[in-house]
Amino acid sequence: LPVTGTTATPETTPREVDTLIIGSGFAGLGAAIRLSQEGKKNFLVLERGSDVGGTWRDNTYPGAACDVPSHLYSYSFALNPNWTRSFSPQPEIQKYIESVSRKYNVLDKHVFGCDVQSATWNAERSRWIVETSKDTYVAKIVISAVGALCEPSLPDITGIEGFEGEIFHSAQWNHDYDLTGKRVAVIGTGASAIQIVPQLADKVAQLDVYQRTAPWILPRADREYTAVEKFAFTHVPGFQRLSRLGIYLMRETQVVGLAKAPVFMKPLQFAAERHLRRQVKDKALRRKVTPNFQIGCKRMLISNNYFPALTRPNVDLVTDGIAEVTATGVVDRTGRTREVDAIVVATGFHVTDSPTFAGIFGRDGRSLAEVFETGGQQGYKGSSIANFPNMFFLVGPNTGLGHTSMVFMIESQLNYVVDAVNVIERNDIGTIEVRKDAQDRYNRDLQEKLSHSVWNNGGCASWYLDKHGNNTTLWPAFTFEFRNITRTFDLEAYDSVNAADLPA
Ligand code: N01
Repeated sequence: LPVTGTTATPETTPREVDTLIIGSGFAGLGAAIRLSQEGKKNFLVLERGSDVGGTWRDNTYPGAACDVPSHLYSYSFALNPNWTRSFSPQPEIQKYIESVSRKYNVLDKHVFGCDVQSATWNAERSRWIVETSKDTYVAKIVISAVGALCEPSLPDITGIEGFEGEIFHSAQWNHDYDLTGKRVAVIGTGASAIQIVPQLADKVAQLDVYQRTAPWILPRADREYTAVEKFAFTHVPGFQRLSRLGIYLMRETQVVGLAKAPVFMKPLQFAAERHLRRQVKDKALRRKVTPNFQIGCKRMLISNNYFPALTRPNVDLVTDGIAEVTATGVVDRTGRTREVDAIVVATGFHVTDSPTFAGIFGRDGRSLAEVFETGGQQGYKGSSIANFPNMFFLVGPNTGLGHTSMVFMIESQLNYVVDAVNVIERNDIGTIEVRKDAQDRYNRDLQEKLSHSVWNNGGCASWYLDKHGNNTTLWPAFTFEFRNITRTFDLEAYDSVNAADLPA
């Protein structure tokens, strides 16, 4: 077999499957469930971790919890009446994902501990050759479900590699290292950091929080569900769906301010300012934590315990920047060194520059990274990309959200991609690739909409924008509009070749 790459040897026989799913977070697991519900048998899920869950499996830092209400943050086909709180903590979400994988009986389709190294389109065979840390796989269709927030981004700070204490990224928490009584630095003040800081503040001796940009923080309306609510979620028909719908509609109203008329974000900004004034009485600290960009430009954060943690005597908010890291401490730009035993790096993820892009080689031999570099990070309905035949993407370009549940977007994409698999099968299609003109038209429209949004005009730098300043991550409209355009697969936007017409 003409297998490319490094791990194949004459002794290894590549495993052939109809469909390979890469990744088993909400997206990949959902794809496996939907394919099996469609009666597909010949598919596999390759997962580098040892369990399902993706980012929710990996982000085990203290305080990790979702900022989307629990009942909306679940599959529509697997509602969970047992959520204990209005905003679920990570362990509960992970337990939910695991329980869904068991309930829908797809675990035997998973290959765990299988790290995909490359996927290469083989034009002679019209198949994807997928090299992994375990085997080589040959697949007619690949569904990439690797997620956007999965590759930790480490800060490029002088001397950081020479730090002799303990250092780890928020998504790779070292639970074997006890931070109790230690001097700790946290770098970053994003969604992860503001959950970590309050958990560490009262257990460490000293906590230095390095802030580059002050985030907007709103109150967190988190609480335990009452016994009556729990009873209703379980026993009253439709109650859970109704509460999902209520949350969904309330969140959708934010789109008006985020994507169309940023002036409508003002009430939220007032609410955040009031929250800040109430929680931070010290004027100097208040000045430091007051953001200098429009709310919504970066992801809006929610917390009731972050500001109070900053006011503790053993917590220092450093806004002087980081000049370098020495073997034993962090030096700020004023030249002051703060000695620390451990550094927690909460600096986010490679989103628009994910290293996973470099390992996918399309029709013309170029990698996804090269295609993105020259043509911009563009896809069609976030689900397919010209030059990458027979490949579909979940959480692809411009499918991210700043205001509501990604599970809703994922399920929209699943409708589209599963329908595509059915269309391919029904029409005996051998290869299929989105037409470049359809992709270009789609992106012109997207970028036009984004050009009015707060993400593009709010005066901040964020992971929503790529290095050219283009917003290649977010969906710029109501999510029901995305649901609408992904309801069924639109074969007319694609070039396809019948299997019978492919070279033998
Ligand atoms: O990462 P981030 P995150 N020197 O990229 C700073 C989701 N999420 O892991 O703002 C110093 O948001 C950086 O500073 P700046 C959610 O979608 C959800 O926190 O770029 N600082 C920023 O403060 C979220 O958006 C939940 O100036 C540096 C921070 O590090 C996404 O994940 C919880 C630096 C990075 O913030 C990512 O969140 C957690 C440097 N060299 C995550 N480089 C919930 O549902 C970066 N920073 C609650």
